Amino acid sequence: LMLENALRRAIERNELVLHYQPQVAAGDGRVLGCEALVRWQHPELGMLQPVQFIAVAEESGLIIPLGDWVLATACRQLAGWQAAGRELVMAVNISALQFCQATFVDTVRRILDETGADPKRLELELTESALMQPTPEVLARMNALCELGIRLALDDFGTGYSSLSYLKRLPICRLKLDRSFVKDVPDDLEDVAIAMATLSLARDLGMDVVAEGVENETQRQFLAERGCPVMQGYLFSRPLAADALAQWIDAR
Ligand code: G
Ligand code: G
Ligand code: MN
Ligand code: NA
Repeated sequence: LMLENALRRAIERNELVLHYQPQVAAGDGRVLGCEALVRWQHPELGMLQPVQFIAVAEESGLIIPLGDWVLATACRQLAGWQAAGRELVMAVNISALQFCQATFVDTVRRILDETGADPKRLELELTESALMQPTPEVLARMNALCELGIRLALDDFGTGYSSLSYLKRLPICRLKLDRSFVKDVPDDLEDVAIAMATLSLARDLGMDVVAEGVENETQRQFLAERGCPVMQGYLFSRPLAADALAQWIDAR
């Protein structure tokens, strides 16, 4: 409860910050975009990572105002990059609870209007748990987001419960291959099988794949040779503050 109250105040006092991790084209190494990742700059405890507060945010419902803040901040940053001529896509994590709000699409539309962010440069990362029951309402909501020009990605692919038949029916452009399957390629043959099956499934369904958690050249080369189009991970960069990301891109 203490953490919950502190987090509520943190949102009001603007103690949250976003860091941005680049997503890189496997072919030529170009930076295509980034994923926004929230941190809490706590006045006494220093920089807290999502693992230290996202669960409490989910349990308390604070993930709704937190998620609104994240989306608005990411869109404001995206609009700033647009104005500076930087052609980047912004990927934002959306929690299942946030996505299930009846007002979610209205909130997204309002934030796009207020910030001037280009919906074609916005990607929302949904988890399998948000889509576990792809009811007509869920499908309609996803279609409404796509009609705004936004792209939808399925985060942590392979770790949840989605049946493959959902993939065919849902308007998802991109799978994010979870880093647990990337970590031990090419040594772990089961992970290799899962990575290759994901790449092949995505290709056949006309989807794009981002491999997460790429940490070394061996993993990069293995995935690139098997047609993985986009990568994200410490091999390229950790999540960075907005200015640091711009500097990192310009220095490449
Ligand atoms: O930044 P880090 O790698 O520690 O993030 C850990 C996890 O926390 C991510 O995989 C993501 O699922 C979650 N996370 C990070 N930022 C956000 C956010 O803005 N909203 C939501 N819902 N989850 C986030
Ligand atoms: O949304 P998601 O939970 O997938 O967010 C990605 C998380 O993975 C973030 O917490 C980010 O800091 C972390 N991460 C990003 N790249 C790497 C990496 O190369 N290795 C590891 N271990 N974690 C990473
Ligand atoms: Mn993510
Ligand atoms: Na993920």
